[in-house]
Amino acid sequence: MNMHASEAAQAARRAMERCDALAQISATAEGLTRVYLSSEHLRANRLVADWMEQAGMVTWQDAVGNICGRYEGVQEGARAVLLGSHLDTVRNAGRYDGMLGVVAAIEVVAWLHRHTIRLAQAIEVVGFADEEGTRFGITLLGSRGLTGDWPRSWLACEDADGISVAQALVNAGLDPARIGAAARAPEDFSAYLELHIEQGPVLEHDNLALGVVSAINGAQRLRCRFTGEAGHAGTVPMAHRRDALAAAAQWLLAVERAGGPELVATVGTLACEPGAVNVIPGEVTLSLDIRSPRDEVLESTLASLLAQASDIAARRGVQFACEPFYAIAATPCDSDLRRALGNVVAQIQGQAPVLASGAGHDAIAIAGRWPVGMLFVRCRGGISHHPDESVQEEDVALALRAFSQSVIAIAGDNVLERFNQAERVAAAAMIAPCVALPTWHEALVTTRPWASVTALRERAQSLMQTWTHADLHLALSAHPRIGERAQGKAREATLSRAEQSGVNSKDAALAQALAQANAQYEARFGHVFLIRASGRSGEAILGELRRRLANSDEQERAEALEQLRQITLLRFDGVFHTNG
Ligand code: 2AL
Repeated sequence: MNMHASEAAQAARRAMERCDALAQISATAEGLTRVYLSSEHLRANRLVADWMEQAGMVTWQDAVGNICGRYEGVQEGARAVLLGSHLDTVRNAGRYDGMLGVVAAIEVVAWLHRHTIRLAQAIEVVGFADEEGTRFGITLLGSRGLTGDWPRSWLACEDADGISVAQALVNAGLDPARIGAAARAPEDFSAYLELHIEQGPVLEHDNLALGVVSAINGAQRLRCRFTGEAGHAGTVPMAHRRDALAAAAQWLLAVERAGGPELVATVGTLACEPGAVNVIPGEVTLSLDIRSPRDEVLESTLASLLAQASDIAARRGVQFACEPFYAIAATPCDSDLRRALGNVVAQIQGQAPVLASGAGHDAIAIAGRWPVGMLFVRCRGGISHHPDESVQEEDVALALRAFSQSVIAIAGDNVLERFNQAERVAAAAMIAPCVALPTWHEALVTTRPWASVTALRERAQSLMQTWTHADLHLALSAHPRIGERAQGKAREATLSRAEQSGVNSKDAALAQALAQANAQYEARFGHVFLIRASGRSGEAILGELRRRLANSDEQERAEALEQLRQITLLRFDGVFHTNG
């Protein structure tokens, strides 16, 4: 069952009205400005919580000020698909950037509730507290609350009035000592989906309402300088000149040519010294901003542009220098979620254009823990961060149909049924990321069909009790050392990175201590140290590692096998959306 066009039209009307209602909650009488932890933010949270409750959700405001709602699935406590966007704004903002994604998510749940539909997974909706970073100059505070990635230093950041984040939390009735409580466990969510206005002109240009996001662009910024020689514009012959601006101009055109479907590059500032009508420019400083949804494209294009700058400089007898001052990696959207969104959009719209996001989103932070997918809706003129931001109600209706259908496909996916019905190899592949033991996969696949996930889980666990030392050695190959993050995009690597998220990779002392203890362990026992990393901090893991170094061979074999069982079971729960 799917949202009917007439239901979508009504839901779109309500979504538009709710964006209007939220736009009234502003710090300024004119325009819309609503910043993190302001009284307007808390009012918006209360209003959104009311709407969530009307849609059948239980609600809470978390420890960093995100407003959250949960709609249970068939079985209470199941893993959830998280939907959402942000409720904060820039100054003098539009009314759809962020807000549309939150009210759309509520409409999806309201529709399920109205039809008394429960899906295999729960649905949670979040209105993130801060994405724009308007008040404190630091961004993604809401989503990084959920991932548990708030650096301690953030509490001391101050707004323009000298109010610190810590003080603002207190003023809002929150406790700075408890921000960690906003963090969610990796096993709480299976995916994050965000609906957002495009904030660019591509969909409008292509005359389409909806697009599927491939990735959020990575970006780098550099300060660049061409240094030549200033001279008299009348007396220095052309052949003798070392004109810094002419070199910069030649390079600027190369920058323009480097752009294409997968990369945008911009020289946004340029200053010419000494800057007089009758003087040959001696020095030009300019900025380069380069962005791409693919890091490797960005890196190779940047390298080529810098080589061209040096070439141009050499040919013209000037010097080129540059200094990077900002870099953020691209955030690719999950391929399964892209496919699910693409299938539905193609069905509803006739085609599913794929586009990169030039703007940042909450999904950047969330992608560090959970697979993310994004649906873009056309906005007028590509305008955003401006009161003229505008979307058409018909587009929102189409977006709601596509979004709800995608959510139903993803959260309603009956994994057990798929497992039961898949070809042998495909069924084994579904459980292969749990543990690298083909005998265990085989044993569960050949005994299909399973009547329930509970029965399958019990069998999976009882088989674990038969694992031997040889099994342990075989399975270890799939587990990178603690402190050495798994590379690549394979499912196992993603799982392992999420499991090790409690290990602070920026803590050099910890990394060194882990590396040293790992080496000791490997010398002592002849294999990689294995531990269920999920839910454990790096320090706790290091403590365990040091403790286990004193184990006898037999004790250690038993402990390592028990840890392998725990990791496997956690991953099994991930595959089948069970929760322990
Ligand atoms: C791991 C891993 O990949 N996941 C986990 O929980 N532990 N690795 C390890 N060496 O223990």
